[in-house]
Amino acid sequence: MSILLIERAEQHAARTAIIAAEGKFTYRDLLDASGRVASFLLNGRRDLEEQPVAFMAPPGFHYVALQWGIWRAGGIAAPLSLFHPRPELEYVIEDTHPAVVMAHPDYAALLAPLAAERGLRFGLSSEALAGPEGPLPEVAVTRRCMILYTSGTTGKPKGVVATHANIAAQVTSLVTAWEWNAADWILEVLPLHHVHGIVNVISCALWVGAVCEILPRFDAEQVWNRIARQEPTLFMAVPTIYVKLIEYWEKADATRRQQLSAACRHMRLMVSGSAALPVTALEKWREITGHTLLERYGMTEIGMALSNPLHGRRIPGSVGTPLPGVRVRLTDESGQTVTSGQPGEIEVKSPAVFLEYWGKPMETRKSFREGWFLTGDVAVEENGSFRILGRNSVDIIKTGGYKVSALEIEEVLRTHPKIEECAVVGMPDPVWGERICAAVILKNGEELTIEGLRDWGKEQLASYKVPKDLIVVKELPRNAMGKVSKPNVKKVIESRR
Ligand code: MLC
Ligand code: AMP
Repeated sequence: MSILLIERAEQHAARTAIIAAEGKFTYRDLLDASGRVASFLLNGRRDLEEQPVAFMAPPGFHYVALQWGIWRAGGIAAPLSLFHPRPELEYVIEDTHPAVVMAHPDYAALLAPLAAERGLRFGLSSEALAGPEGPLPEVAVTRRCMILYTSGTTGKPKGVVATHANIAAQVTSLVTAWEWNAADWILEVLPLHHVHGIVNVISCALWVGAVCEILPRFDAEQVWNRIARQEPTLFMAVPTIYVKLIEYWEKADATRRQQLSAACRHMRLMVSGSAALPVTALEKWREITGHTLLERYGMTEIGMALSNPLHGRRIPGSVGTPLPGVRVRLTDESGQTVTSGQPGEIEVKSPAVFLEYWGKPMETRKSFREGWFLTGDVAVEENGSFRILGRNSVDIIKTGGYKVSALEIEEVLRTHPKIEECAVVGMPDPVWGERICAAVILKNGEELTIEGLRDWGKEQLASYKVPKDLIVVKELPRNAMGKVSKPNVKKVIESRR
């Protein structure tokens, strides 16, 4: 077997791997549990041979046992979001077309019917964990191992497929750059259907034999309480989480503030990423904790590409230099490399870059040029350090670290019985980074409130995708070609605030 992450676990067998709501588990526990899951999935077969397995579990031991179990059976792990309503889950399950759907018992009622309706095998994590262990296949590192869904500039989310070798490259790059080691203890609060929580936090921790303490969800008070116990040494989160932690600290009384600030001295490193970290948040965090947040840049398709240094000066507003093993270049519209100081699109080449979009060979081809992945992000390089300037597409929104497609939301809003036409944009927001806003034209004589729209929207879309603001307009600004002008929509929304 050559899944390095799992082979390495043997070396740390007696150490604590996971602390979660279910209890405390060693690497040996994880190896045993994932072996049982693998046998359950194999169900007498020799190898899953890169068949996808969709799974849903709350952040915790069952989640990791399922993920490792799928890998050890030779399958592709396709984690499902806990926050997606039925239509979005149906889309992912239909697009992935898994051989098996696995659920933690808490999600059985939601997932069992979805699997049954499609004639898919369904299993419970509890059932799998209680089963016997059997022989497991050899799994080559070149095999596909994970599908993560990410929004794009066209249509519905795409499944980003990574191989074991990709994940190993993503992990080793960060382990080297940030000096992860077995004495580390990380607090995990991120959702586990995205690369930030899955790779940067859990997989890196388990690679080095560190402790991964998993909270069921982000809660500012819980995070501060855990930091106050001076066990965690690492914390990684999106900017919105740091903004919320600052808000909590500011509301605390003087004694508690002092206690929380002092406890941060125990931390070795605090990292921010997945969206631009406002310089004001970086400065405030430094004032409160003494830590200069290490900002880095990444993407589902490439893992992490750029990072400020672990040692040395971290530049506010910059995402640093290429990580070990990663090549980065900036290009203009004609694909020529730009000179230092000139803005260009970030292109990345590295062994960490994903294999393909699941079932979308055309989209995969279009996203590469000469073996370089086109990120769609625009940056400038100054003295070797990169600063993100924005994105090529106005239709990609980052809210609280989640990437959302404006087009996907518009498509859903157009099915609202009162909406004639609409345009969705991301407006700057101090907490969310960008805040999703909708400008809508209503059908004759209709009325619609933001509360009404949100209640309806949450049945179709994850709640973080549902617009937070609604403005009703008589017409949408259009360009000479008759296409809605998103920059002008933003101006209209701004003028109504
Ligand atoms: C929650 N809400 C959001 C939201 N999260 N609204 C906009 N954007 C978001 N991200 C809304 C809910 O719908 C709800 O609305 C209200 O806010 C409170 O919800 P909550 O669940 O209590 O919020 P909270 O727990 O505080 O969640 C905020 C958060 C979460 C920041 C912890 O959004 C989060 O975990 N974000 C991280 C996403 C992530 O991991 N991204 C990495 C992608 S990988 P209502 O109406 O119900 O009150 C990537 C690559 C890389 O980007 O470089 O890392
Ligand atoms: P995702 O597709 O969810 O993986 O999100 C990746 C996107 O997040 C990138 O393409 C960037 O637009 C954005 N991103 C990640 N890190 C940063 C950062 N430090 N600063 C600005 N944007 C970032």
